[in-house]
Amino acid sequence: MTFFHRTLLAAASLLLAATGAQAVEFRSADIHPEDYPTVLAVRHMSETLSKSTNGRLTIKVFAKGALGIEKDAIEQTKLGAIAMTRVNVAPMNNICPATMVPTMPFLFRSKEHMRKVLDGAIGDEILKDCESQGYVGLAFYDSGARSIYTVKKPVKTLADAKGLKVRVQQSDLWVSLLEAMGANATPMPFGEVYTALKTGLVDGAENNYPSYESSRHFEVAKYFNKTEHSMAPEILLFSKRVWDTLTPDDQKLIRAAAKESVGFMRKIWDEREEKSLAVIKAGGAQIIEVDKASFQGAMKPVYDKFITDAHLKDLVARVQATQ
Ligand code: BDP
Repeated sequence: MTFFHRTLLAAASLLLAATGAQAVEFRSADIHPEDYPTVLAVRHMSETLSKSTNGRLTIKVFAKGALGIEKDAIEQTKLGAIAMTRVNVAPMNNICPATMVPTMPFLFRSKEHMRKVLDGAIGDEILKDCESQGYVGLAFYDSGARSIYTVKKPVKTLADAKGLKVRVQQSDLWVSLLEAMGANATPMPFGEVYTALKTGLVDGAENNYPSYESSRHFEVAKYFNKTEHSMAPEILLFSKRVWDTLTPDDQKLIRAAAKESVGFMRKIWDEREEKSLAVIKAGGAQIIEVDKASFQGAMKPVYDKFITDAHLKDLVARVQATQ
């Protein structure tokens, strides 16, 4: 699609949205395959929205990166060419600083802690923070805990990570995080990681069980080292540009449908984590227990470098204080 076509499309969808009466199908981007929990959750959100608007508003999910890599989808969402996108918070870290908070290494103590924080006032504040950058943050979705997986040798302690070339998401924070472990961080889009592992461009990558499984990375990188260094969640973003053309009532219904999809997502996420673990084990992956404390102990420089202003410090302190 050329830029001209995209602009035309965006103008058309704005016009349709503005007239109110006509049916509008919002386009939403996701890099994951059709059966991945994030894709299914946005489909579920579309059903809820369709019901509450008598079929007037729906969402069409373009899975498998059909609308581009996450960085591009984020840009297109800002422009209003795409109404919505589901991405990990990582590629938003440079754009919307508060998203760094739930990315921070070893910040959440458990899945329950993470869910409680993101469901409450802190979660809402972080979502709100993206608005000045052109994004209406609708909800967070689970993304489990991310661990390092490697091709040639297991990583059991911090010393084992030294000098490893590890693919990270496109975020300065992520580069620093892996550097703090002594590794060499190589940022690249998710879709390029399989080949990078296979050709030896990188020695490893890091992700949760479902992504490690669905991407087939486990076929190439057999050691899944349970560092569980970050629970960086997924985020659902709506284009502020498109949002501002909607009526307050429709905005409310979209928000409600997004929030409603979170419970659905968590249920299928938990099931998928288990299923993925079984698939990777059957595929020959080895789950390695690691000396987590050694990794955790190396993370201070990451906090010092990125949690710098009063707002971010306050958010981190409040997350830590949440029981
Ligand atoms: C997955 C996220 C996806 C990211 C991917 C990555 O769901 O949004 O693009 O990790 O590592 O867990 O790039």
